[in-house]
Amino acid sequence: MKCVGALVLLVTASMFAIAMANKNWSTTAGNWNRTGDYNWGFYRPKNVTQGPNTFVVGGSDNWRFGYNYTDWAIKNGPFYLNDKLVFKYDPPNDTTFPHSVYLLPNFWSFQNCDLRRAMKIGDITAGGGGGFEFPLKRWQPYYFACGERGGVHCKDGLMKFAVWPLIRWNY
Ligand SMILES: *[C@@H]1O[C@H](CO)[C@@H](O)[C@H](O)[C@H]1NC(C)=O
Ligand SMILES: *[C@@H]1O[C@H](CO)[C@@H](O)[C@H](O)[C@H]1NC(C)=O
Ligand SMILES: *[C@@H]1O[C@H](CO)[C@@H](O)[C@H](O)[C@H]1NC(C)=O
Ligand SMILES: *[C@@H]1O[C@H](CO)[C@@H](O)[C@H](O)[C@H]1NC(C)=O
Ligand SMILES: *[C@@H]1O[C@H](CO)[C@@H](O)[C@H](O)[C@H]1NC(C)=O
Ligand SMILES: [Cu+2]
Repeated sequence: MKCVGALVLLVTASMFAIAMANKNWSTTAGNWNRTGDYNWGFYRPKNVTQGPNTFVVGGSDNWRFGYNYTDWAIKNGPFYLNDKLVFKYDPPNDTTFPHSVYLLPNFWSFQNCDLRRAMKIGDITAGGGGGFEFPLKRWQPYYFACGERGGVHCKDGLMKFAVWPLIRWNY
């Protein structure tokens, strides 16, 4: 049930940008310095409209066990089509656990951290160095999860989040 709540929150957060555009995003958008104008009752963010943005998932925490990525997504969103997510995680060594990134096929598998029909987008070494980029190319929900330990990282490590990129209307 926790996961359902999280997704609803996330979707609601996205809807806010469209439906409730007269809310004060500068205070709700977390640690992002978002400034903009209100035009015809719609909030028009500055600098965010200039083109696709790139986000390092988890910020300086990168992609790790135990960081709340749902929270990160809420605070750093909304995300727009063609924005890029960067996943960074060190390749495993003798003392650290491996991570990976999978796309889960639907909300049910996301909720249950069921990796059976998941698609791997980054293996355990893909996040090394500057990490790898994943562009949000389509208008669809994306369900990201770590695939390690048979879903334990996803379930107990909070290594999952969902985004549904919005369409930029004001190019
Ligand atoms: C809206 O944001 C401005 C700063 O941009 C702040 O001064 C004001 O208190 C905020 N209003 C609310 C209702 O949060
Ligand atoms: C937001 O902007 C203020 C002043 O422009 C700056 O001091 C602060 O560090 C910025 N915060 C973030 C998270 O970028
Ligand atoms: C927005 O972008 C312009 C030019 O790219 C820059 O000068 C300005 O400081 C930016 N504003 C904020 C709030 O980041
Ligand atoms: C993670 O963050 C979300 C959104 O802020 C929150 O609803 C959820 O309870 C958090 N999960 C944990 C385990 O703290
Ligand atoms: C293993 O990786 C971690 C994180 O990248 C690093 O801090 C640590 O020094 C590494 N340990 C060894 C034995 O290489
Ligand atoms: Cu992991």
